Amino acid sequence: MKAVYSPLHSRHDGGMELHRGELVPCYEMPRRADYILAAIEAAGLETLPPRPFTLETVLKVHDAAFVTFLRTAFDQWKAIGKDGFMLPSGFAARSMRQDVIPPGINGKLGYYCYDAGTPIVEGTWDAVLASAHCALTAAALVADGERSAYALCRPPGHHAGASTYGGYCFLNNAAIAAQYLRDHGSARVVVLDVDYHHGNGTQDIFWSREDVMTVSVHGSPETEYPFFRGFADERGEGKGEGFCHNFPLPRGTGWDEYSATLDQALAVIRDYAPDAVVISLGVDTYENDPISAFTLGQQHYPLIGAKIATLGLPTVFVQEGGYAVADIGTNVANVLTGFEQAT
Ligand code: OKP
Ligand code: ZN
Repeated sequence: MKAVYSPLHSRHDGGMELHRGELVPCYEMPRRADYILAAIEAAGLETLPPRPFTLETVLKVHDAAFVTFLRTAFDQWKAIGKDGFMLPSGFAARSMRQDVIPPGINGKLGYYCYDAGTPIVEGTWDAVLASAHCALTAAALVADGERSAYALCRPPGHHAGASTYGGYCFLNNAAIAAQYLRDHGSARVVVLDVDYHHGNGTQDIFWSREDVMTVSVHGSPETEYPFFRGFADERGEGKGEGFCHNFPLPRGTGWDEYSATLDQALAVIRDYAPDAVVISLGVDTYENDPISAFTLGQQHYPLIGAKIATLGLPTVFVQEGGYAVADIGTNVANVLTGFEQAT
């Protein structure tokens, strides 16, 4: 399988996140991608740089004003004399007006962002755009006939909605890839999200659509981020009703329950009979992940890949989370080689 990687990811670095009441360096750090790159190269994957794409590919799933905000946010921050990293100072929660886009940069941050853990630094936009281009390149490889491809995306994307960002995510790489497949020959596409956290951004983007189904297996929002999405009763709306499936699992879930649930998710996908699948591949389901609470071991990741391969579909893997940095590369490479060996 070919892998797509850009060194521009490292431009997104140096931000701090508010984690359980303390400002700490982001768990989502550049070293993550370095470890993954080393492991997939050791596993024999051929690595390519991303191709260029127009911003239209992004604007098909994201709001134009939101994208302009992301592109220009740090310049506006500098224009008020600031530097370093940007975090919001207030959010448009329930009783606040939703119809006002503040003209100032501090207000705009609170309008578009929904947590205090997703800093923007000077290089963030360059990394974010390169990350989306990695996903698009992998989608293009598959649209052009490859059985599968892997996008080493950093920053991740599955928490980014049409006009919202959070959870270390800015543009939704998996959604952008799914839309690309829709526009290049696939009538129906599924995004299967196996990251520990619910893929609320992807769900938001395809909520009212029947042509892209979203399926997510994740830690229950009763206790886990993003807390306000990812419950089992969320099923989509309008034309999209019934084309969203969530499988929340409790903290402490191990392989037996996880694999049985993944089988259920795969059965839902088979019933839909899509033309292609995008995998939001997080490996924060790992027992040693510092911010997650499932107990999967290294030996389980090839099995996840092999299960995904049983769909027999053109498959685009898009990197999401995974924060046990020393083992993240092994776990990702194991999913991909498990998939290839079962194909
Ligand atoms: C991103 B992905 C800690 C609070 C939680 C958000 C976790 C985002 C995970 N500051 N931070 O799904 O792996
Ligand atoms: Zn995650």
